[in-house]
Amino acid sequence: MRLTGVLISVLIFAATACISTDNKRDGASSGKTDDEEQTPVNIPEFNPDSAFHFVKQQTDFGPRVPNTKAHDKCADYLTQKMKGYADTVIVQKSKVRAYNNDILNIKNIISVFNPEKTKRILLGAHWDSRPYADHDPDKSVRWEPIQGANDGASGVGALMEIARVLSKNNPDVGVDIIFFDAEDYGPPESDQSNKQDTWGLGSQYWARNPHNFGYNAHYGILLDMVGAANAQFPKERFSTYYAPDVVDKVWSIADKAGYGKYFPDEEGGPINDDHYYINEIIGIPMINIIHLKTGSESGTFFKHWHTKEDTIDKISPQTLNVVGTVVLNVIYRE
Ligand code: AHN
Ligand code: ZN
Repeated sequence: MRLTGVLISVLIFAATACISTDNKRDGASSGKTDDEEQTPVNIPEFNPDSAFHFVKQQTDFGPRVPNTKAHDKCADYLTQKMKGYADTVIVQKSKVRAYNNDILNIKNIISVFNPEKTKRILLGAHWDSRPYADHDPDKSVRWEPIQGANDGASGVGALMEIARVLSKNNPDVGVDIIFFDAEDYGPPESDQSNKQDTWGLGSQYWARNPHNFGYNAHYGILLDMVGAANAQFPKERFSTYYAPDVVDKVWSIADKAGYGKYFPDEEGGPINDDHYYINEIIGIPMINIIHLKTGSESGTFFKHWHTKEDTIDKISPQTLNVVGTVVLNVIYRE
């Protein structure tokens, strides 16, 4: 009895000593003071190969353009996979009118974790692919649809991996993951009529018709184009306008995790993306982690944006890992 007591005391002392030495060493090596250090919390691991696989599964269906077979099949795939991870999956079906008066049959796929929790984090990405490669250097393919490996599938793949991790390690907060449809059905570059609100049709629908009456979340994080090698995510302008505290939290966590090169402390331009409608219509502060060009680089987005070259071979498991790990840190530190 006495011996066990002594043994336990020794073990507790050893464990405490170990934690404090670790802190001291990290503090000394980085030259940072104690409160700049990340509080030690066990964060479950994001698996980059699993995330990559989820991206590839989507692109294997071909372009997921609304009103096509590939779109239907991919919706079923996403729904089935998420049913294996979440407490509840809601498929919100609707018809919306596109810029050219096409009626699109859309599905927002909503996965709910810990429905009883009132403090909730909303995560999102668009799962549809763009019907037009209107930025392709080859004019003859500009009316063809794109694979959308980075523009679409990367954000969804990262969130599917996060869903898998959540299913095995229950967090203290509620999490809702929404795959928004019809984000990328905006007018082609050649159409100069400049119509309003023709992008983000799925998120506009959800923001006006959330899956629960009175739905609210503490904040939201949208992922868009999070799969290119050496991607950079400067602070997108609508994010810093509507949700400055969330931007600070996420970029600070990224920096402390050693990912400051991916999350530079730089301003990016405003992007009319799904998070814009979540902020404007339903009033949830939501940021966008999106690959934008910085400084003197040409173009707004990654190199193969809205071209036939946005394919799976350009997807980097390392970039998916950086973004996924940052988001898991955010969730498990709440
Ligand atoms: C425009 O630049 C009009 N929309 C950006 C949102 C977007 C398109 N995200 C992916 N594809
Ligand atoms: Zn796009």
